[in-house]
Amino acid sequence: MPRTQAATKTDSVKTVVRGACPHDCPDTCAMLVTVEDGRALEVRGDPEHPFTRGALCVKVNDYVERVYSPERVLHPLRRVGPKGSGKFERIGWDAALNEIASRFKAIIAEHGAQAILPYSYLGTEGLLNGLNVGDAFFNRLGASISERTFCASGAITGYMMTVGPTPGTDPESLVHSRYIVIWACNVISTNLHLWPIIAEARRRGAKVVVIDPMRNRTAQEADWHIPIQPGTDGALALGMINVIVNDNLTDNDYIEKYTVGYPELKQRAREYPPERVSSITGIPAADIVQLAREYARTQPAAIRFGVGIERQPGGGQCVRAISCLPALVGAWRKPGGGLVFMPNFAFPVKYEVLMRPDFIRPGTRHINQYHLGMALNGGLGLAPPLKALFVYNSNPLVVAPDQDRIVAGLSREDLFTVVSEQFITDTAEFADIVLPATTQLEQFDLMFSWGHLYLTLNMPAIAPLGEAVPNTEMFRRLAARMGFDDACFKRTDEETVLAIIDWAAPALSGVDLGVLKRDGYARLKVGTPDTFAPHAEGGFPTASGKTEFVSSMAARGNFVLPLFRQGSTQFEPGPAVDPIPSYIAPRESAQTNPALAARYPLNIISPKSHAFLNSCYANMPHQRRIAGEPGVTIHPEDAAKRGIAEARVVRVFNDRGSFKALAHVSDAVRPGVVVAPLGYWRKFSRSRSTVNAANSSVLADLGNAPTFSDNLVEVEAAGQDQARQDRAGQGRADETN
Ligand SMILES: Nc1nc2c(c(=O)[nH]1)N[C@H]1C(S)=C(S)[C@@H](COP(=O)(O)OP(=O)(O)OC[C@H]3O[C@@H](n4cnc5c(=O)[nH]c(N)nc54)[C@H](O)[C@@H]3O)O[C@H]1N2
Ligand SMILES: Nc1nc2c(c(=O)[nH]1)N[C@H]1C(S)=C(S)[C@@H](COP(=O)(O)OP(=O)(O)OC[C@H]3O[C@@H](n4cnc5c(=O)[nH]c(N)nc54)[C@H](O)[C@@H]3O)O[C@H]1N2
Ligand SMILES: [Mo]
Repeated sequence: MPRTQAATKTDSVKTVVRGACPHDCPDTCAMLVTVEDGRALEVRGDPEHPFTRGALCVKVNDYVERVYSPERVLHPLRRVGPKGSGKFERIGWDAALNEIASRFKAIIAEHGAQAILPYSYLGTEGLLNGLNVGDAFFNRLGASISERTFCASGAITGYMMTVGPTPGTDPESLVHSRYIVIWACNVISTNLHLWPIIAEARRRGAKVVVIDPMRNRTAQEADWHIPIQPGTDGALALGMINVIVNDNLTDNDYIEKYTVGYPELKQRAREYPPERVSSITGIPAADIVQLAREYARTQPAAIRFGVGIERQPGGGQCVRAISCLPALVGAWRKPGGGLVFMPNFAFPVKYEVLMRPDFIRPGTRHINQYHLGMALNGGLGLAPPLKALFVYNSNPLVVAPDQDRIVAGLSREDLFTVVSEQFITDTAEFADIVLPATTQLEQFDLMFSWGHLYLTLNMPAIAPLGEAVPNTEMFRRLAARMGFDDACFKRTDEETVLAIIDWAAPALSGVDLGVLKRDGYARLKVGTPDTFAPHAEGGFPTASGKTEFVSSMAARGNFVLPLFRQGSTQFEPGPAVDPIPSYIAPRESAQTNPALAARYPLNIISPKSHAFLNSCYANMPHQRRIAGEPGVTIHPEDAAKRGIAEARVVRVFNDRGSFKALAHVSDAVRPGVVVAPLGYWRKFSRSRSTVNAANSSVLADLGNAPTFSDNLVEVEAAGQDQARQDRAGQGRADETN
């Protein structure tokens, strides 16, 4: 059936414009935007797109509400009240750019350019306006390099050390799977459009297993939920390997031809018999044995692991162990077997054209974004200290740990803070200058995906509102004002799209910008979901071309993808990395730190919220109603011990900080575990603090990932407060709506 044109007249005034969801979500939906007289009326999912299938989600269905929200920032603003008061006056772009340029120049003259830190992530995910949009500018400026390991960096490092940068299993081919292990991923909330594919596999007889400390929405729908103690997944994976080896369930032909280091892996796994793994993970030994046997025997078997897996001190090695499993049992042999993690490795993007690592001055320091609290408060031994912070595409006050210290840092009178935003977020409240940013309907962009194999074009549907500009335009203006006349700062958006994609790559054969403008999206030419089995015969993009049970990359130590470091490849040598997958225990647990556990006996985790996208939408009335007040889910036994009843306001605290939330008493969590979803804004919370006030900024073993799941707290009833709303059943991490 021919597809709708890029902009098709449906009647005299309404047009439909092809767009793409901008969010940091694996689904990257193809959207159709209905526009009338220059105003967007609605967005909907493209019914013809094989992954979107005509549906968006609770976050994005009413995206036009976000676009036309009366709260949008539509003009440059300058602070008039004290830091953090959120009091601003409207100024013009010229005045804003002049102030930024003159402050930057003065800071550079006095302290050097490294006193300036860019801070950004994936508020919008497009290749143009997303992760790397400001890299060329800040590299040219000589600013400190922002190490952006917010998400998946630890898992990526572990994955690359084992199977290389492979797209892995095509998510669409999961229809062919007979056994699907969903490991630390709440698919129904965070990867919704994968669920119909998994449901189809199930109709065809597949078994779906969820390994998660919480009976989340996905676990509620699964055939088998295995509740695991947070941070112990590495032991479970090694335990599975132990059983698979002992029971002779290995695919010896595959191991011989397409792996290296089997004897060493076997030796390591000997240390993890089911009984020992049971005592570490809290999973009965019989279940560990059953899981390993079923996984090995029911081919093709797929493992979909989420970023939840990396948020532990041994997250990287855990991913290494999990990534060994498919080769061990020959799961890669057929479509539907293997690992679903990061299909984005298939997209032929020339990131260096965006990042311009050649601009980086030798020796420029890196500051990890999870260390913002320390970096702003004289920690990390920074010389020069930070004097300016430029935030775009991110809301660190909500999404980064060490929240109290970030508040203190942003309150510094001598810190010049610029925030480019769509809304006055918790972070923007502390800005000296706020710059207005467009939404996806007002900008041109090209979207890769980390959840499927389609390249999707986003055409602007409406003109920018007020004086809002896309991030690309903001950096063009800043570069001009700073006097940078390199050609890269003068490219139009369309010229940039042409420059950053390797259009001659086999994956894009027959695809060009014209095709994307006509069709909206194109599947990469890597085979069909029925045929794509990238490692049926090995061919792993590792040094050996094989799955590396013993990793050759371990010799170079820990590393972070240059993509997450503005293109920088300079990496300070750290402790040696074990080349064989190992289990690294949580730092905060009764087993490893009994003294701490005596004071703070509950292990808190902070997964994604169903109705928010990280902290996006946590200010939108509709999504706030669905999410309810900030909540914390606690097991009935733990609640009873503390005299906590359903909907009671509780204080969650440890030595790092505290926040208040409504208690949800439920056996959806393991005893000893509490769950507080991420995303809520401080300014809409009772304590003006959120879960990241209690989280630590300690990084994991690989990829400098966070360790959010390694966190002990205590929970106590707080006063006599009750739920503000009678919707107290909402806001729980396991709610269904
Ligand atoms: N609705 C919604 N969708 C989103 C997002 C959102 O904010 N909201 N964010 C997007 C982004 S940026 C990302 S990275 C993805 C992330 O999506 P997911 O990969 O699903 O990540 P999380 O929600 O952080 O965690 C998933 C699960 O891991 C579990 N978990 C936590 N610690 C452990 C552990 O130690 N072991 C095990 N086995 N499980 C653990 C949590 O209970 C949770 O159910 O979602 C994307 N999609
Ligand atoms: N405790 C805990 N903390 C976490 C996580 C967790 O699971 N638990 N998850 C981590 C993960 S996986 C991630 S990815 C990060 C997410 O961290 P962030 O990427 O910082 O996520 P958001 O909160 O969505 O912030 C994005 C901001 O960008 C703004 N924005 C959107 N589009 C544009 C645009 O086009 N231009 C500009 N200038 N701004 C725009 C939005 O309004 C929003 O305020 O959080 C991490 N933090
Ligand atoms: Mo993320």
